[in-house]
Amino acid sequence: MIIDGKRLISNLVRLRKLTDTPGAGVTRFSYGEQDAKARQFLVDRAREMGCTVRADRVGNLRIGLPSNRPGRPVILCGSHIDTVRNGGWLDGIYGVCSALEVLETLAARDGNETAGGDDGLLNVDMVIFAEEEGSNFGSTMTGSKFLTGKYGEEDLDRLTDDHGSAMRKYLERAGLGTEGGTDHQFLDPVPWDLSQAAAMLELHIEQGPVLDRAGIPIGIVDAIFGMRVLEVTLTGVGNHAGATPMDERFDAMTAAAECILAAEATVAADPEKRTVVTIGKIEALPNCSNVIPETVRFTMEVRNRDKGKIDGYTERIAHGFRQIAMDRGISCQIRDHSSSEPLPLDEGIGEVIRQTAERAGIPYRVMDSGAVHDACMLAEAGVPTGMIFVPSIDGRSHVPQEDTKEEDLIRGAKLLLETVEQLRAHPPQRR
Ligand code: HGY
Ligand code: MN
Ligand code: MN
Repeated sequence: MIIDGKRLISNLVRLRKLTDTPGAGVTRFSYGEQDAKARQFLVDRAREMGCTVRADRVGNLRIGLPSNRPGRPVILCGSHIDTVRNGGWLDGIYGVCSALEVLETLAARDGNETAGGDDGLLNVDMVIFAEEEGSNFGSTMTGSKFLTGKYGEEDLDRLTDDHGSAMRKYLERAGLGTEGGTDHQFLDPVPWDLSQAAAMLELHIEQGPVLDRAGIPIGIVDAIFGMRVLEVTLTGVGNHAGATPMDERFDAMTAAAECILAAEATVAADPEKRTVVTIGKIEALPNCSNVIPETVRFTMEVRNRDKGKIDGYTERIAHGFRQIAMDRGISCQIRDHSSSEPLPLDEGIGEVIRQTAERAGIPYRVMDSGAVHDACMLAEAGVPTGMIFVPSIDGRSHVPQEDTKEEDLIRGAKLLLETVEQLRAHPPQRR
């Protein structure tokens, strides 16, 4: 039995139709209405297969193969289903639907071949991570940070949305706040006991230009970039836009503009050209065209494969912001908002993916990932972790134009299945 490519694509298309904003991509934030629809669709299909379905305290879902045996080590494979605002139709959910395909194919095979006998193979669980994008609370990989114990109960109150509403409220509203308060039967505590997790595999679109430009259909990820996110608040003097002479202004917006260009220039000096800086979110108060803004708040995130570079550039940029603000008579508050360490992925798992691709005659490139993924939280928790990429057309992602050729989507899912089978039969050694 092999992956049913048509079924994979049809699931992806149905989920897109179920939860997209026509003409404006997909906006499916965790704990929201669209998220609930997508979850229900996936849970219903898993239940039809006879899988076990469990949710944990923050809404991570764990879906077990019907032939799983209690106490046996398990291979985790999955991704996230939440998106950025007006995002693409494949980010995250492609890895989830491919993992569902793996379960569907293995369930059919196990059902036929073992007929209840014990084949000694490892268990397989599909995982759907909650709040990977951080679209609600600004912190990426939130679900997997709770799952691995990086975040704890106090973070349910610390993590808030733009209006100050805490993550705990979101969970209650989504029926995840109380024991058993969800139709996924039982709420498991976080962190998960990962002692039996033999491996974690995440299949994902590349979200960058490397594979598409090189015409290579598969990426094997050897490391995931780390990131640091600062929240910067510049406060000047609000005033009338017409009556205030230019040389009497303490304008938070022009100070922000100088800071943002300075951040870009600082990173442009990176000789390796691997450091990236993004100011993606900005708000001006009171945000009226005829008022000189008193306050401008923005996020600034720096990413690289090397922690020293991340910290070096972040500190240098922050120092520059303070200098610019001082020269302009503006006050500057800078808060470390969230971060994740750069991480190498497991060489042994990477080798299994490589050999599996070679056996299938699939060209591949070993590469790192500028995008962060829940896989890095599992890797950091000591689970041998691997990632497979498929190309993103024109390298676009986090936008409605995000797309990947169907044959690339199906090839990636096939490689995921074959890698899972290899690992089931030849369990990797935990370091
Ligand atoms: O931001 C990221 O890299 C991921 O898409 N959450
Ligand atoms: Mn993603
Ligand atoms: Mn993403």
